[in-house]
Formats: sequence, structure tokens, C-alpha cells
Amino acid sequence: MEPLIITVAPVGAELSPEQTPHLAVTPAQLGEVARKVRDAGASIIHVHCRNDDGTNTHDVARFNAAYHAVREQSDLIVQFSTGGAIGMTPEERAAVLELRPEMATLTCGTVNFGDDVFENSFPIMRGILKKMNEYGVRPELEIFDKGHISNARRLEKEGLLKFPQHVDFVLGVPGGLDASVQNLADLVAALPPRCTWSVAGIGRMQLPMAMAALAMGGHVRVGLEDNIYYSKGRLATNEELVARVVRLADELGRPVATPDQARELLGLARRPRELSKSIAAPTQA
Ligand code: KMH
Ligand code: ZN
Repeated sequence: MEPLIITVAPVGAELSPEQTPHLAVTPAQLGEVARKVRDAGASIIHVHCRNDDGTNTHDVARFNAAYHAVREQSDLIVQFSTGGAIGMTPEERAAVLELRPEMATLTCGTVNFGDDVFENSFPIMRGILKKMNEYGVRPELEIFDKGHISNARRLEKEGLLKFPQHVDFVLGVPGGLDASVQNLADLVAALPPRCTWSVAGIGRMQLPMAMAALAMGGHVRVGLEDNIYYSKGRLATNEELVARVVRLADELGRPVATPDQARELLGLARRPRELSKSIAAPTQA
């Protein structure tokens, strides 16, 4: 079976420090999280940043500090968010691409987001994608609804994107497609050939969606951005959420990818040279 790529999304833009004591606020705290989730078995870290007071920021200098903090502590693939937070301008969201992370997200269409609207019109998507192409940043296509796959195909026709790509289905956002096994299977069937995919189930659907992906041969995203609980009423840490997926994969006899194996599976270039720390193998806790 293909090694399992576990992405961790530890921070997000919507979560507040009042909701959980496990939210990484400073770059140093994010570096700590990177070390712990790497030890637990993650290979990609999806990055949002916070100011010292816990509020969300997409400041380039803060992302730079976060990038280096993660690099100091791990060999994880660093994936920046270009989704940012509701209400940010497209320019603010895309500015962090100039730091040339290995990967960054590209949400492939507008979607209701609770009572808000997460805006991703074609001009916004084109603008972000052009910057990604300019800086050599690999997109991860964020799919919140089935029409987002059609949008990505249209971007391909326009010559801005080449398939196959790595896709992340974000299921269960109020306003997006529900998190169900049937919807997941339907989305996977609609993908262009040879795409790799992961699923991020929101809230209590994180675990069932992870289990479905494991059974289907897909990949998994977990982390506090999508779900703050380990079980009903019990707050989770990011490393616990990763470790649980590793245990489930182990039961299935599915190996867990190291970051370098994930790079190979995703067709990314070799790990950036500045990574020099000696890195532990994932533990099957
Ligand atoms: N914060 C959401 C509005 C991404 O990171 O690319 C968007 C989001 C997606 O989190
Ligand atoms: Zn995000």
C-alpha cells in the first residue's frame, strides 16, 4: 500500500486561544508543534500565523519567522495557507508566496463559510496561481465542494495549472459539502487521473473521514484548525491527532510516509538544503 501522507493543520485562522490551550501562537511554539507532530508521524505542516496576542495575521515577516522555526525543528514539508482568513484581500493572502515555501494551498472556488463567504473568484484564483507559478510553489488544491473540481479543470484549460495535482477535500464546513463517505467517494471519482488526495473532515467528522481515507488508499489531514477535540469534551493536541491516525494506519498495515517519502510521492524537489537536523523516524505510538 502507498505510504500514508499525514498533513497537520495546527493553527488555522478562526480558532481563538480561549477555545484551546494548545494553539501555537508564536513561531517558537509552532516550531515545537512541528517537532512533536513530526515525531508522531506527520509529513506536511499547513501554516497559518498569529500575532503574540493570538489574533490572526498573514504578515510576511511573521510567516518567515514561522517557516524558519519549523525548519529548525523538523524536516516537514512546509505548506503555507493562501486562504488566510475571511475578509483578507487577495494580495494579503498571496504575499507570503514570495518566501517560496515548498507548497501552498489554493482554494478552488467561493464557498459559504458559516455566515460568511470565503471568496475565491476566478480572478482571485488566477492571481494566486500566477504567483505560485512565478515562485515555483506547488499548490495543494483545496476542494470544499464538487464544483471546485470543475473550477480547477478550467484553470488547467487556461494553462495556469497542470494535472495531476495533490488535492485536499475539506468536508463539513457549514456552507460546503457535507463530510460523508458517499461524498468523498464521489469526489475521488471526479478527480483527473493520477491526482493524489487527502481529506480534512471538520469537527467530529475528522476521525471518520480519516478512517475512510485510510481504507480508500487516500491521505489524511488532521489538526486543531479543523477539529480541537480528541473525543467528546476532551481537547486534543496536534500530536495526539497525528498519533491516532498512525495507529489506525498501522492496524491496516499501511506504512506512514516520512517527509522525504511524501516529497517523492508528490513529485516535489529534494528537501531544501538548510534542513540539517537529525530527524527521528515516526513512532508507532
Ligand atoms: N481560514 C479559511 C477561511 C487555507 O488555509 O487555504 C480558509 C483556509 C484555507 O483556512
Ligand atoms: Zn488553512
